[in-house]
Amino acid sequence: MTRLSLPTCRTLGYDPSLAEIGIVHLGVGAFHRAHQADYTDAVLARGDRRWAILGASLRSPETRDALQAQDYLYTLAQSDQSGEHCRVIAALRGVLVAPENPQGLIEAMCLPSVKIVSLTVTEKGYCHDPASGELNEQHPDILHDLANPDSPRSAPGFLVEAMRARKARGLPPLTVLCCDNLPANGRTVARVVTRLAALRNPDLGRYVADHVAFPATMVDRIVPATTEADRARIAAATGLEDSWPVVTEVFTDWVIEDNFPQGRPDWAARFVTDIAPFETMKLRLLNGAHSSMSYLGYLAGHETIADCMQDPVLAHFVSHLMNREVTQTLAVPPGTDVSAYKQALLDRFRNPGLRHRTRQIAMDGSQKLPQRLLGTIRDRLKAAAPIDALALGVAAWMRYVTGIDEAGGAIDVRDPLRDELRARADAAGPDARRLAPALLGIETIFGTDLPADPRFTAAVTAALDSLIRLGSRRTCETFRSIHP
Ligand code: CS2
Repeated sequence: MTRLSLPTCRTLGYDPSLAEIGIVHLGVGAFHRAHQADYTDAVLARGDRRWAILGASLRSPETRDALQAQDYLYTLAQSDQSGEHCRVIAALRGVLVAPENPQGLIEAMCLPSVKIVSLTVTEKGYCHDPASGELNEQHPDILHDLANPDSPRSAPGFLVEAMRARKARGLPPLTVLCCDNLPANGRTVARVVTRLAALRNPDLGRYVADHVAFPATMVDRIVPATTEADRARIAAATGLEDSWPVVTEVFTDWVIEDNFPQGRPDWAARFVTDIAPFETMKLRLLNGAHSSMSYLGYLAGHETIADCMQDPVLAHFVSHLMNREVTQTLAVPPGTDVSAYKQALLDRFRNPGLRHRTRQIAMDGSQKLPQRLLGTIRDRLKAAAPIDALALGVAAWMRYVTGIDEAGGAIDVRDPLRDELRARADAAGPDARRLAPALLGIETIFGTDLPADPRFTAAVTAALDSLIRLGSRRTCETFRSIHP
C-alpha cells in the first residue's frame, strides 16, 4: 500500500512547505497532534502561513521515526455517533529528538520566526511538587539541568536556556503556552520556570518574570493511544499507509487566556480574560470522573471507559460524583450550561468509537489526584458537605497502586512515585487501616491538611476497606444502594 506523504496525499488544502515555523512544541504525543496541531492546521489552511509547528520529543525518537518518512503528515480520525471521519494534518513540519541533540532544539527555539513554545509534556514533565505547585529543586532532571544548562533534559530546562539565549541575542521573548491539565497551568509553569531561571542567575529570573508571558489554557479532547487495529482500519478507509494516525472524538474545546504579546494564530478557540472557572469545571468533572473511573473500572475488570459506562453501578457512581459532589464546588463559567456540559460528558464517555483504556488514564495518579479530586475534597470539607464518592475515587487509586489486582495478578503501575508507592503499600499490607495512612503520608500528593482531617481519613479508610474486602464492583453496588 502507498505511504502517506506530501506527494501522495491529495486532500491537503494548502502547501505546508510554504509555511514558516512560528511554534515550537515540546511533547509531540497523540494529544498535541489531535488538539493544538488540528487548530493550527486550520489557521494555515486559511492562509496565515506564519504558524507551522516544529515538534520536539524530550524522550524517545518514536514519533520522529514514524512520521519522518511521511513528511510529518498524519491522519486524524474523529469519531462520533455518525462514524469516523479522517483528515490529514500538515501543521507539523518536523520533529526534533531532544536527547539526540539538545543544542539543536535550543537553536530552533531561538529562530526569529518562533513566537510561541507550547507544551504537552504531561503533569510530571514540569518537575514540580503537585501539592504545592513549586519547582522540585531536588528533581534529578532539574539538578542535571542546573549543572549542564546548555544541554538540558527537562522542559523547564529547555525553556530557561532558550530564554537566556534569546535575551543574549536581542531577540523578542517567547510566549509559553502550557497545554497540560495542571491547575492554573499558566501561573504554575510561570512559577516553575521563573524559579529555575532565578536559580541559574537572578537577572535571568527577573527577565523571565518581567518579559515572558505564560497564558493559561483549558484544553479538552479525548485522545486514546493509537492501536494496531486503528492503523489497519484507517489505512483501509484512506487507502494510504500511515505509521502513526491519531484517533479522537469529534468534540474539541480550547479556552485560552488572551495574553500573547508577540502575536498568535487566529485559532478557532475561545479567548477569555479569566480561564479559572473553565479549567476547574473541566479538571473536576471530566478528569476527576476519568481518574476515579479508571481505577474503579480497571479493578472491576473493565478495559475501557466506554466499558465502564456500560456497567450500571459504575455509571451510577460517575453521575453521583458529578451531580452530588463536584458540581456544588464550581463557579459557572460565563456562557456555560453545566447540566448540558455534564450530559455531553456522559455521551463522550460512552463513545464506543474511542477505546480509551482505563490503564492509560490510571497512569501518573500521584501527579493527577491533587487537581482532579483533592481540591474538590478540600472545598467540600470546608462546606461540611459529604465526600463519599470523591473518597471512593481516592481509595480506588490506593487499591490500584498496591500493584496487585483483584485476582492476585500484577498491575503495571506507571507513576514517577511508583517505587515509593509500592514500598509503602508492601510495608502496610492489605489492611486499610495501615495502607490508607501509609499513602496519605506522601506530602507532595496530599499536603499536610488532608491527612489531619478525620472526616477525610475516615471516608478514605472505609472505602479502601470495602475495596480490599469486597472488590470494586461490589463496593460500587453497595455505594449505589446507600446513595440511590
Ligand atoms: C485523561 C485525559 O489520560 C488522562 O488522564 O483524563 O487525557 C483526558 O482524556 C483529557 O484531558 C480530555 O480533555
